[in-house]
Amino acid sequence: MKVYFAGSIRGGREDRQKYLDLIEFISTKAEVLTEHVGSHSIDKNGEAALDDIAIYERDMEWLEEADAVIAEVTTPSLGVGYELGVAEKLNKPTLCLFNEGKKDQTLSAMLAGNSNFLNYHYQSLSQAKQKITDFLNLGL
Ligand code: 6K6
Repeated sequence: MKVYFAGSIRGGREDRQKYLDLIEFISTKAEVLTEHVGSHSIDKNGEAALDDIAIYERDMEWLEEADAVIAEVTTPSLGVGYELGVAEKLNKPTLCLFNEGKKDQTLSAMLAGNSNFLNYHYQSLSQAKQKITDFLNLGL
């Protein structure tokens, strides 16, 4: 199974370590197409090796190829929001993970009110990982 993992890049990298933990966990169960989202070498300035057109085209190809999408949505990101809109139109099973411990963030109504997404509010990464296991075991 191929998983497209989405997480903020230019929206802000403060949750990068969480993305890395989740990507490593998902990788024990599935192929993660977007491992770079958790990479130390990508800061807000991103991947020097690729221009924006190449990034967009590559990511859209991966999204089409993916069997499922898992997005960490706590840090608001235009790119993640865009990817989720495309994923919805492609009918990809989609899990959105929101860290409710971050009191300064509130999940957008465009996700929170969208019944096509499985939205899960977690307090600990172990809860998020359990939800990922359940999601991937749905026989996607
Ligand atoms: C290059 C220069 C500055 O930032 C970059 C980013 N490089 C990227 N490489 C791969 N995927 C990207 C990149 N930028 C955005 N994405 C995709 O959009 C990822 O799949 C993320 O899920 C999402 C992040 O969007 P923003 O708006 O937070 O950057």
